Amino acid sequence: MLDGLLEYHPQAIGAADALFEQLQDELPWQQDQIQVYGRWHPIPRLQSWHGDNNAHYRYSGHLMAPKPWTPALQQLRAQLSAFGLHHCNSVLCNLYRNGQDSMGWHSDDEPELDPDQPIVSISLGTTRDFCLRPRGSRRQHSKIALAHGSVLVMHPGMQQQWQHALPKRAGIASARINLTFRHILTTTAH
Ligand SMILES: O=C(O)CCC(=O)C(=O)O
Repeated sequence: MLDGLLEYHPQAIGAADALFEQLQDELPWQQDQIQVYGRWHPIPRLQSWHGDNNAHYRYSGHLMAPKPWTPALQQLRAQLSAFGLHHCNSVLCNLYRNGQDSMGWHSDDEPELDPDQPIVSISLGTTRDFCLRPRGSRRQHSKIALAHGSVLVMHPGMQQQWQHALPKRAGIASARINLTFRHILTTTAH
């Protein structure tokens, strides 16, 4: 997909039902705030950031320290080289409680993200649409319905050319968890 910049693997994660339940129950989900034009707003989803001690990342102007890996997240991390992610030191976990939770258009192009490693995105729970548009355009180009137990691989170069979003959807009452495993360049994070 997208000239090889994007790869979708449905049904790639084993025991996905149990994993969804476990992560929903055990991760310390919180609703973070972001600053938009000087005002603070709660983000429309819950998050939990985990990683190695030195894998700090910048989020809306804050330098955030990751929480420790849980055994379940470690186990997933051990499977990522099959998807081309050989150096992974962090994972951003998102919990979309229902169709009213969302993520707006963006690229994952922060300077601390290693541009030579893919981002591997695991979806669990309710299927949600992942929308794509070229950077510089305001019009949606395509969408992928990310299914329970699927893996989406965003290869190097994608973030420089494309934006993605997880829009609100009316009528969805159930939850979805998304895990994006990343490699953060620790030398530039401080
Ligand atoms: O929930 C998703 O599939 C998208 C997550 C995302 O865009 C991100 O973590 O940067």
